Amino acid sequence: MSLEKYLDVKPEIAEALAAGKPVVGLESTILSHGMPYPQNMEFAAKVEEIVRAAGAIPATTAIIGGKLKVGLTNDELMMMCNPKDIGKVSRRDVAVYLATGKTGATTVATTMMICAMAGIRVFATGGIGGVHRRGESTMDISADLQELANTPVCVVCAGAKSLLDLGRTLEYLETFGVPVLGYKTDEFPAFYCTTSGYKLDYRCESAEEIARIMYTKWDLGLKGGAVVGNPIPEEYALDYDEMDKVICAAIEEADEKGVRGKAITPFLLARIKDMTEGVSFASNLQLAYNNARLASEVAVELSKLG
Ligand code: PSU
Ligand code: MN
Repeated sequence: MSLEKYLDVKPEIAEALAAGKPVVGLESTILSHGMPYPQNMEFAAKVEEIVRAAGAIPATTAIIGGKLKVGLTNDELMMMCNPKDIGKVSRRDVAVYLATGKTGATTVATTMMICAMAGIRVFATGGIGGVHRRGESTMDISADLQELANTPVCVVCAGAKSLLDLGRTLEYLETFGVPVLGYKTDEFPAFYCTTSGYKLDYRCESAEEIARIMYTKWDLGLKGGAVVGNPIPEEYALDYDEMDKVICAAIEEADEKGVRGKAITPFLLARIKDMTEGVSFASNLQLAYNNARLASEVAVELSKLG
């Protein structure tokens, strides 16, 4: 294996990691395929600022020029915001993109993979992928879940959108031994909504507690990561039933158009945004900022534990 050949870590991040300082991973699929262009450009810059303000170094990942990038320049960051000619890269796509030099945005799965290679233990996103509705017959289960089972990164998210089957997503995570921790909540959050109706077994009251659990898991030699469900701040939360109507309509449209496979998540995200005339996008921004803040606090606490 020759990781150095493929991994390109920004000097600032390499130094921080060598010194045991807190670093927070960030994904690029949320930029290229999860948010509208050009509004995503503001997000890309601000989320990094938030991580810095909380005392950690941001590390946005992407595949550019045959390299697994850990930390992007401003130009690269802005390039990832324009979805034209940028693919969506999950684990199965990585070798193809590296070998052919194509530009790819990293999903939760791929970002976790790259973070683990670089030694980054905490990663903030919006929502994770999961078992899709009717996944029991389509077998559409995001590779994010297998990555969580195998790769040692703590993923801070606002749960997952209810375009997924949240109950089966949680069952899948349980089967594969992935802890799901609620941050100041007893329920798995549903992205735009603070609650989903699905109870969690573990509620954490502080970043320090989350860090201690992660430290212990890895100290034991247990493989895999964890999901931290961080609810959207109440003032930005949307109504569950309203969002469910929109999501059901978007799923129906995807069905009619025959949208399948890796295209379905970006399709639904774009439709939901259009159908809510951008109201949902404002919430999307806020929940992602909120996750970046908590992930940074967890990274700071983890760095104290060594
Ligand atoms: N869910 C969102 N926003 C996103 C994604 C999911 O609310 O941007 C992205 C993430 O990058 C996630 C990916 O890893 O979609 C999952 O895609 P799939 O279902 O094809 O595995
Ligand atoms: Mn899928």
